[in-house]
Amino acid sequence: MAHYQGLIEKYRDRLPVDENTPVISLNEGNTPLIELKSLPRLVRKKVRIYAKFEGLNPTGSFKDRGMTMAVTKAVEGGAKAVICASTGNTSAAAAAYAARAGIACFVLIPEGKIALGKLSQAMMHGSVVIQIRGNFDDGMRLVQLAAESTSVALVNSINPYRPQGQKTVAFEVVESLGDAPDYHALPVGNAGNIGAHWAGYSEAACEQTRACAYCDGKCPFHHEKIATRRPIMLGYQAAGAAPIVRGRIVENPETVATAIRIGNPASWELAVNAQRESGGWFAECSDEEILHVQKLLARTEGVFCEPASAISLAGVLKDLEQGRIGEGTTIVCTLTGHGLKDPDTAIAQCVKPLTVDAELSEIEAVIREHLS
Ligand code: AN7
Repeated sequence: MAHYQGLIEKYRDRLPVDENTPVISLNEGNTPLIELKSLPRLVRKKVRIYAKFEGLNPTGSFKDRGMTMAVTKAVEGGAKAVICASTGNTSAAAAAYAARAGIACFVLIPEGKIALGKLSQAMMHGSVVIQIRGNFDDGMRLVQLAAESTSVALVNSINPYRPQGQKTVAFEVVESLGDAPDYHALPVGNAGNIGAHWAGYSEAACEQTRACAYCDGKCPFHHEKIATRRPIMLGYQAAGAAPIVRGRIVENPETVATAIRIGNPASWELAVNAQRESGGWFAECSDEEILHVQKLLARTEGVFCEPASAISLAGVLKDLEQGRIGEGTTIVCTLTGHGLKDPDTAIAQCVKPLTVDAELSEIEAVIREHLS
């Protein structure tokens, strides 16, 4: 089998690239689809739940799928620098791919409100980190203006190439399961990813020859149907940052899941479109529910995702409990980012490690106590 070289190489004929495009890749994508074995038993429901673990991308989140495309196209277009606003993961990905491309990167982040791992990535990859006294929504407004007034390329998900890369997650799910699942659940923050998932599933299930924005109907993918159907899309938001659920902008969003601490999502309409077309819904989870399920997943399945990612599973478990999702169904949850991104939040919810003298008797005492 050929050496895996990232999603642009794999899905070249389904993406807006040609043989002259200088591909900037860190071999992103190809993430595992892990069946959760213990959780359905624990909640006593006959369902199949799979986690698409996007935390295993090169920078630890799904943002790499979009960033390989966005930075590739920026370089192809001659850009010497990229800029983004971020709650953390976009900045980590932008910084890494810009480093890979040898171009400059500017990131705007809300001061004090991004997880430690993400901050370390943006700094380590050499981007110019600009902390703003404001939230993500302020940053989003500013980077759009800055991209217009300077020659720096904007790589937030309103950049049309981002969702092109991110749609590939749906292709991978379809390839793994043989078809689309009944439900696909994911967190919703700036709301780009749910529309990208939907676009991917739609292309996977499309057999018509239709012109897409890039191929004039000539690319082979539009003749090649790989799924017989599309899933019902479920989007979950944190209770303190749930503008789409509540139908209005949230001025001061707050949640422990800082990745989705967003009050005015840029891709609001595309997200609602995915929900409506698929017959799905948006719902919210409290911070307590998010952290409970993050820990439950880590302890019962061995999968460590960040708080924002756990909301996809928290929402699904709640909707199963309430009978909104029926038994006998197959559900995929996108776990958007790795748990290591936010060590502070993880450590804060766990019992402190024991400290003992370096004596065998001390160790034996601890073992006896725990196994009794
Ligand atoms: C782990 O990094 O918006 O609804 O600036 O990091 O497509 O925005 C992050 C979003 C879910 C929400 N899970 O996805 C950013 C940023 C994680 C995230 C989301 C984000 P979208």
